[in-house]
Amino acid sequence: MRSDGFPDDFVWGCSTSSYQVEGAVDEDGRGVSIWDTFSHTKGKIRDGSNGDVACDSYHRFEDDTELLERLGVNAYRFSIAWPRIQPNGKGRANQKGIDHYSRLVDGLLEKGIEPWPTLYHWDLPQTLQDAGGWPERDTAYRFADYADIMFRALESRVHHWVSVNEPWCSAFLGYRDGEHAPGLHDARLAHRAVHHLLLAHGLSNEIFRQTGMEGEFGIVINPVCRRPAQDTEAHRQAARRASLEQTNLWLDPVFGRGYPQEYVQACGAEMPVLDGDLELIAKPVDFVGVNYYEENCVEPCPQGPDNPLGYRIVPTTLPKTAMGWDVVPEGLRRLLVWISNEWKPKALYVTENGAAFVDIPSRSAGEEGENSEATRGIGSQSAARQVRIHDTERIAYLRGHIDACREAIAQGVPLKGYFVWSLLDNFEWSWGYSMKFGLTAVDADTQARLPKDSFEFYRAVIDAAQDARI
Ligand code: IFM
Repeated sequence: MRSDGFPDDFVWGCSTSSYQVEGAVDEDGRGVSIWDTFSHTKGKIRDGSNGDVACDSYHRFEDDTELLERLGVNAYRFSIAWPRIQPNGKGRANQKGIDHYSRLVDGLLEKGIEPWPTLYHWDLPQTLQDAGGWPERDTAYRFADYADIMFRALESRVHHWVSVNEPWCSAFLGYRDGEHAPGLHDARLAHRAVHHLLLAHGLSNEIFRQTGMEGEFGIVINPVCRRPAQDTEAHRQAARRASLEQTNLWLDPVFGRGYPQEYVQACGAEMPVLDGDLELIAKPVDFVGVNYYEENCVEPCPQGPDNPLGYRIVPTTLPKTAMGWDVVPEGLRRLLVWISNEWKPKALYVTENGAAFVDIPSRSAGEEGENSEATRGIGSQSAARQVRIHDTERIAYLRGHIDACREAIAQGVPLKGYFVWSLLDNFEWSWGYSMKFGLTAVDADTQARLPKDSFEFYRAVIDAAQDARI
């Protein structure tokens, strides 16, 4: 092992997703997605915004690719908008949609950056939702057809594929909590969605293997490993139960254990499993992607209909991000070690990690700290050149979490890469543009990109990693 603790072939990357950055929602035959509908519904997005324009990355993907080259990453994780490929979620492929991703992939490869497409990052074609969405089994079969189209279209050029991103959010935030599209409040539908999202993963995994393509296929989840507030058995059991929904509910079936019975019974979850489903879902994956942002502390409380798992989150005095999320770098190490020991995946990647903070732009010469631009944003390309964003909190956050990755590797975790969320400030779902996770600020009026200090920090991390190569 090298002195910096990272292997030579470690993947240093950056992530985005289609609806959050692309814009161009009416172009080149793209169909309507559930996020178009949801974001245009009054009251759903805190700042009343939507992804109609976002970062305009559909048109500016070459600028983004240049940014990635400057950053020095060797991988870019983006997602493919299903409604660009099949505007109604089924049938013939829309060639213009395929061409867009084909150009993006070629542009990345020309710069030596490996494309890491995710097939589903939440923008379900609206017509499929009209037919019932993820609670309906047919959606999983439609997804498999779409995946097949993309495998064939990008076959020899893509070597890492992700089926679905954070299916917990799609199922629970979308169908139970009403916070994400399609905005429903029905736990029964959420559990049906869980199973069909996993089935979609399993079906596409099977097709991937059948194509005989070279490359790796995995799933990305947002697992949690909650921390007991006190060192008692009751607290430890509460922390264990508190991790079931976001972690075991996904990893147990993917690793052949079926659904965790403790969860299913406590929550009265009716999973619409048919013969053969669990075998499909458990087809071996090459990697698991872990999206990590925070770690919560929990204590036990009585189990009942409103709290079937019997735990409650305990507020802490730890530093917080603008989302109100506790900053716990050590939690990333704990999570990776737990997953590695418990499910023994062949490889793990941190496929998202990053933080929203309030960024205060400051003028360079003589006006350091002047923050009148903060609410207006950066006015123009030339203004953007003079303005800096000294996002020291984000740098400290990233440094701490990269250290946690190093420690996880030292403890034997097969961690193969790390991706920052996100390359750009973008549409943060129900938060709109009010939460900024980017290494790069984006001017909403001009779309000028302004790398923040954290961009330079991450570039230096990657440079140092290259220099340390044996
Ligand atoms: O912006 C999201 C992303 O789409 C999925 N993972 C978490 C990020 C930050 O909330």
